[in-house]
Amino acid sequence: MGRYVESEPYLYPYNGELRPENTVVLVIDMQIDFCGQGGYVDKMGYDLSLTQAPIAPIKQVLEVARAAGYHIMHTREGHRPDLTDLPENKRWRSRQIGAGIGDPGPCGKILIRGEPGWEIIPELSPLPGEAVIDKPGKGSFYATDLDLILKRQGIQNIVLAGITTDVCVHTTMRDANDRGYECLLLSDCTGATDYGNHLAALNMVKMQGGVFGAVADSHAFIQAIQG
Ligand code: C5J
Repeated sequence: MGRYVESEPYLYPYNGELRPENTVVLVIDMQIDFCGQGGYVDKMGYDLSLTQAPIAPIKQVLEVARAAGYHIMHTREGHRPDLTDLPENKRWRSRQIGAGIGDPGPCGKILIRGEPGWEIIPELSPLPGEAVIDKPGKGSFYATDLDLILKRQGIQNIVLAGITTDVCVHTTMRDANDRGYECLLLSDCTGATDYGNHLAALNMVKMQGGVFGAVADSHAFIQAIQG
């Protein structure tokens, strides 16, 4: 029989093995720096409503997935206070756009671990026992123990939510796909600093029969795990 999510371009997961034990909802970078006033994205001058749009759908997915016993994990992008893990070119580029990583801002030093702007927003706070992965890059596997934790927990399916669609979420999904994880991107649980880029990022996943996995909205995922 199997359990599937109504998704595009195929029913997810490919093998129908959607179970709490082998599936994680991975919430990427829902930090003040990416969706809160005075944070990194705000300092760059982007429209915060775009990165705030997924907050309510993610909250609902988390409620249902937690109740159903699915694994939940979170990531945070950020650098060490001494900046030893911050590539010089990343810092230079962020300064070019007026939001220098490590520079002081309204929410403390931008994208620095331990600063107020780096915190996950209170609405989506991790619960005790949910792994939080600190990453210095855009992808969630680079220089982290995410793969080790997923393998140790027997996880095969990754359901992705968080921000931003075209940067950290996509980088993570592409890398996860290469590592053999079966990925689902929740379209309304993600957002980008540009709406066109958000739509393009969703579309890219669906090419070539699902080149990086599948796409569904939160209702379809909730229906599948509650059904
Ligand atoms: C960005 C992210 N956009 N979390 N980070 O720089 O997508």
